[in-house]
Amino acid sequence: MSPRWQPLRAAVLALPVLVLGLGAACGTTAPSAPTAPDDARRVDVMVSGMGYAPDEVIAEPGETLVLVFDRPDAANCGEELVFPASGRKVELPVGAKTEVVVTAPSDGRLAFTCGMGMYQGAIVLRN
Ligand SMILES: [Cu+2]
Repeated sequence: MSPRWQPLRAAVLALPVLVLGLGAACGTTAPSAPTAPDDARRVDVMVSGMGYAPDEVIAEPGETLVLVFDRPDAANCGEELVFPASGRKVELPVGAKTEVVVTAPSDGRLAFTCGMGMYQGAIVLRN
């Protein structure tokens, strides 16, 4: 190999190392929920055998909200909260208030359900 190809050869050898390094870095990054600004509006949502109350949360397009799910008793199947559009799942333990940060869509609605899709709720946009 002539000397003028040495830099290219070095680059080709370095590439797999770089790709592996990036892959490892990405692998350590858990899928993150949106973070709420300090002044984000908080909305309490009760979880019971009746489902979610309220079952519609009004928001501005793109607004980031903190939904505070309160599940005081186990007599319901609300232990798993699912956002079908993204597949995001959140556990709602009994006797706890669970904060879930969500960003309202720019149009349409953002549905959430229990794990079996029986309880239905949604972020709906103010018109
Ligand atoms: Cu259910």
